[in-house]
Amino acid sequence: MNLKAYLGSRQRIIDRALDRYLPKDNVRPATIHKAMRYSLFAGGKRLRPILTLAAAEACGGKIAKALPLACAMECIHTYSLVHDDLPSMDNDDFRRGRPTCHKVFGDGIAVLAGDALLTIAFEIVSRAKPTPRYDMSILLREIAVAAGSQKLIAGQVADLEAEGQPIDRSGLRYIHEHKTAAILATSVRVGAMSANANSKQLNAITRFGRALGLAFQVIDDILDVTQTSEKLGKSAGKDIAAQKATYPALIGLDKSRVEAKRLTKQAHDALKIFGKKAGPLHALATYLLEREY
Ligand code: GRG
Repeated sequence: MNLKAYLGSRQRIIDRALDRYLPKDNVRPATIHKAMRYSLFAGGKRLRPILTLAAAEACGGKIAKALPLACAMECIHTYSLVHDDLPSMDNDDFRRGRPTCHKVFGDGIAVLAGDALLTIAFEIVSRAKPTPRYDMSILLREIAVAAGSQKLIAGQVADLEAEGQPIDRSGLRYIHEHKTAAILATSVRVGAMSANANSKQLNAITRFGRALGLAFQVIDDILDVTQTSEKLGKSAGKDIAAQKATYPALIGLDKSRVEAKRLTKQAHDALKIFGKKAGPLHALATYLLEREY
């Protein structure tokens, strides 16, 4: 499989759909639509929506049916980045290799652009076609819970509250599972749901998503220490500067690498039941988790 071509073609499909789903940037009030589009089309990897489409394919589904759900996950992810970058949160000037939304549009519009991206995600979900096992209420609930106060926001709260405080390994795992892995796991779960996955398939996809999400975050922690800002497309070394709870800070670089490898294996192992159809998911996991770190 040619991963570069695969990623490029999936990114184009997702970008075209997002462009259709979002109001054009001259629609009144133009500022908010410009700000939403500025962050959404800033060159993100489209990892979550690509995972949604690949999970649908692993379960024998079609990408067209998974597309609205995939785009909704990217809107939620982008909202979380826009808000996370605000001065009152992580206070970051660069994201996806360019100035953050609030640096360009101001704090007020950046807050509203995040709100609007979160809201439009649900409008986009409403375009999805339910399947016999998963009706619209199941899809909406799945995504609302993942983005809500007991998952994504819970992780962010725990992260904010942990700054400068002692934290143990289970506390750190809680942050990563909620802040990062929940959205990644839901991204693959809704792909599986769009393919009318049976419970065995959905359980396997969930195990894959959780292990991938956790491994992804452990590696993100490692890269913050080992890479330059240029390579990351965002400010490196920020975790240390902000006294953030991270795996390298807690257990050291070597043990963090061992943990990342263990989780990577877990992710691949979870895909066994899908056989050849999981080829793209294996390739994505390899691409994301087996970089140099
Ligand atoms: C504001 C509710 C709220 C939550 C914010 C997303 C987030 C939670 C914080 C951002 C900081 C961080 C380390 C998040 C973990 C997830 C992560 C590594 C995001 C970056 O994802 P990529 O690499 O980014 O997929 P692109 O830009 O390619 O989409």
